Amino acid sequence: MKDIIRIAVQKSGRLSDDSLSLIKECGIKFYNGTGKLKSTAINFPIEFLYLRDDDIPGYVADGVADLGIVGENELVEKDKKVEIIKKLGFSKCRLSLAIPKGEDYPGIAYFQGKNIATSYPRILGNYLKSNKVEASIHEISGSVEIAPSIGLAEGICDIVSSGSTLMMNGLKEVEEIFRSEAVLISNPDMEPGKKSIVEKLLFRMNAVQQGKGNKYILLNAPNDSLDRIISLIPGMRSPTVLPLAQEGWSSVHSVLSEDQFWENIVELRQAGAEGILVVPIEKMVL
Ligand code: PRT
Ligand code: ZN
Repeated sequence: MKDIIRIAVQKSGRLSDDSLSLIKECGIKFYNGTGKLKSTAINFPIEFLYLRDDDIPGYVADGVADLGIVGENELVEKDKKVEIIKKLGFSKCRLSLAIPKGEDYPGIAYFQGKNIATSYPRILGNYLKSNKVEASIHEISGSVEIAPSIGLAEGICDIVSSGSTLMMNGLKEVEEIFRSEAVLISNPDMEPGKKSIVEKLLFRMNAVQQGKGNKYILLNAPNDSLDRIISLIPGMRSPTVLPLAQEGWSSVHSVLSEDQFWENIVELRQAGAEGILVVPIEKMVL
C-alpha cells in the first residue's frame, strides 16, 4: 500500500482557517465539508483529521495522526511526547496572569496564598513553583476571565491577544508567563516512508513562508546610479538589470523583505529610483 500521512487540524476555532489556508497554499487540494471529521487530499498523500485542539497533542503522540497543528500553549500544557518541527507564525498570543484593575501589584509575591483560575494548571503550576510562590490553582475550562468577579479567585491565568477581554472584565495583565504561536508537531517515531512525505510537505511550507516574508521589487533607475541602487537591494544572488527603451535608464528587479524595503525606500529615491513597484511573492525556494 502506498504511504499516506495523517495530519490533525482544529475542527473549528482560532487555528482552523490559518491551518487549512497554509495547506492550500502548499498546492494541496482537498474538500472539507462542514461537519466532516476526516478528509483526504486529491493531489498529495495526506489525510486530515478534524479535532478539538485539546486532543491534537495526544492523537499525534499516540500515532493516530502523524502530524498536527496546535498552539504551543496547548502543547506544553498537555506535555505529550511529540516534536515541534516548524513554528508557523500565526495564532500568536501570550499566557498571562491578570488581577482586578484596582489592585496594587507589588510583584509575583502578590499571588502567595491566593486563588488563581486557569485552563492551564500545568504551565501555571510550573511557573509558580519556579518563582517560589504557593497559590491554589482552580482549573476551569472556559470563561476564566469572570472568575474574580464571581468570587472564585483573586487572579486568573489565561490567553491574551489584544487585551480587550481582560479590559472588558475589569482586569489588568501583570505577568507574561509564556509566548505562543501555532506549531507543526510530529510523532517522533514515524516510518521512513511517511518521513519522506513529511519532508516534501515541509519543503512546500518553507517555500510559502519564505514567499510571505519577502517582496518582489521593480524600479526604474538612471544608469549612473545603478551601483548605489544595487547595493541597497542586493536580492537573492544579485538583482536583474534590464535596459529600458529610453537611453540611459534601466529596470532593476530584486527580492527583499518588506522591512528592508521600508528601511531603504528613502535612500532608493534619493539615489534616483522611480516607478517603484512592490509585488507579493507566492512561493520562494532558496
Ligand atoms: O473547540 P476547541 O477546543 O478546538 O478550541 P478552543 O476554544 O479550546 O480554542 P480556540 O479556538 O479559542 O483557540 C485555539 C488556539 O488559538 C489557542 O490554544 C491559542 O494557541 C490561540 N489563540 C490566539 C487564542 C487567542 N489568540 C485568544 N485570544 N486562544 C484563545 N484566545 C481567547 C482567550 O482565551 C481569551 O478568552 O481570546 C480571549 C482573549 O483575547 P483578547 O484579544 O481579548 O486579548
Ligand atoms: Zn480547546
